[in-house]
Amino acid sequence: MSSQTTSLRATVPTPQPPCQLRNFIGGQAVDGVRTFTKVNPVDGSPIAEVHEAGRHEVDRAVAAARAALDGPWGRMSVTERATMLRCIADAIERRTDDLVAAEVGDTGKPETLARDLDVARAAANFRAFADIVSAAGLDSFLTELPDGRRALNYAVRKPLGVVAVIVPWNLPLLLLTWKLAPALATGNTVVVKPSEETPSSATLLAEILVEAGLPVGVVNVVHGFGADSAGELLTTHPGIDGVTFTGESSTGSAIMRAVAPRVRPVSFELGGKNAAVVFADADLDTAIAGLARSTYLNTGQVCLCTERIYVERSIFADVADGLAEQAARLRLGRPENPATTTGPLISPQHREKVLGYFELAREEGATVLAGGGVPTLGDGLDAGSWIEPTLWTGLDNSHRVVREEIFGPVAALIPFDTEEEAIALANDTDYGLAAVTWTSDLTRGHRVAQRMRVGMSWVNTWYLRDLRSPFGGVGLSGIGREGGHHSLEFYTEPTNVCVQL
Ligand code: NAD
Ligand code: 6OD
Repeated sequence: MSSQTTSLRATVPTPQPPCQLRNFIGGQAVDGVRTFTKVNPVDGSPIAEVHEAGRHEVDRAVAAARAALDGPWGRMSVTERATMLRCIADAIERRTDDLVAAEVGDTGKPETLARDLDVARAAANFRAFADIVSAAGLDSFLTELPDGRRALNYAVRKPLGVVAVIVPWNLPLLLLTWKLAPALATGNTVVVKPSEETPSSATLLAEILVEAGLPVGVVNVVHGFGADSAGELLTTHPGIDGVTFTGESSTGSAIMRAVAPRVRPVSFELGGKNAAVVFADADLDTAIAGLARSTYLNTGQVCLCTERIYVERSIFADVADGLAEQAARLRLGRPENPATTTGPLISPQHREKVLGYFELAREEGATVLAGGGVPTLGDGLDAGSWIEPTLWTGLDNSHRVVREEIFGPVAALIPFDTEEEAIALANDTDYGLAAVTWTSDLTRGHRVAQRMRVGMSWVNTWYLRDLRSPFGGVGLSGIGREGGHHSLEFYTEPTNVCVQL
């Protein structure tokens, strides 16, 4: 371990309530212009004072990233970078308990989920992109012109440069590393802006990157909010060569406007209003268990979560009863309790938004089959941002609660009569992120899945990932794809070399 690591440990402690979370710039923990308090959504207690970066700190972070491009990092071979990514994956695994604690403290999600999904995927992201970048080839063409000239054309790929990585709060470490790993694999340097709701795991990851031997300045972390804060300062910064962003569609739109004057590339993974379609020939037990997972995982706070469920009329009552029963069986509680399946929402503000949709659903005529309100949990939890897993019927595609992303543990069940109608209903949305088809007829599964106007179309499963495959959305759900060679393309600029032979 380097002496740098030792000094960082003194200033960037593993989060312990209440702690100070500073910006990480050029290998140093840096104070902000002011601090804000991060609250634990489980019980409303303050867990950290977070240092908000101002213009000066963002300038410093971009300058540190720019300088690192010209340092040893910029001279590393692909093989050396891949080795570094594997060291980072190992270092993440060694610090699993600390990362789980950071993620659970910020989000309130069950420890088992943080361990099995968020932290496991963080390590997997680095290993996957070490493999992907190692296996990547170059475009090359032997050119033969009618006049007899011959040439070798080949494209070399160079890093974009300094990349702004702006991420949300729902799967903080998973989504950060999903972008960081390919950005580093391709030789970029980075300024990360984690969500103001989840500053802890990014701060800890900065420390882990130093432990793994990543050169100073390659990854910098600035904390703060979006508009009029670190997010906007970063996206409008003239030293940024590209922006990769995950978050709300309206934020994506604001970031597009911010980068437009300098014409920088963007990659956007945005919101969704995802549909599931359940045909009468589906294995009902499997489908209902799958729907419960896709609706309620992470308290419905996954961009891929199902919020619209179209069910063939002959099995509508069975699916409704079965899913309502699954919703009622979910166990809300403390994250460290292994029996807990479901945590709180991320914040009181987000709960207000979701409860607003619960109220609107009633006004729009919904029948509430499960949940519908705020639970009373006792055990010191009632100051937290808890909400009941909820299920509605009695709605259709004309209702706002069926058209707008809610991002909570709730779905509307809607009947259909024909395959054509099911596809039309599922595609009747401005979003286009993910869809699921439940059927025992695999020919139908392929047919329907291909006609879904989305980036990811699952059949008889949900959120099963291969990191080499394209990930992203259409319409309001995003611009571009990441994953496998798609990520390599976003994070690099090709230069074509043509040599006359
Ligand atoms: P958000 O858009 O409010 O914030 C995301 C990040 O952007 C945060 O770090 C925030 O501080 C920053 N930000 C906000 N305004 C900004 C601005 N004007 N300029 C620069 N940065 C700004 O999203 P959220 O509430 O954190 O996350 C939930 C949303 O993210 C949902 O809509 C969800 O569907 C979406 N999401 C999409 C994917 C995907 O892969 N498609 C994955 C996860 C979450
Ligand atoms: O699994 C992934 O790679 C990914 N980007 C998931 C996004 C989940 C949205 O909340």
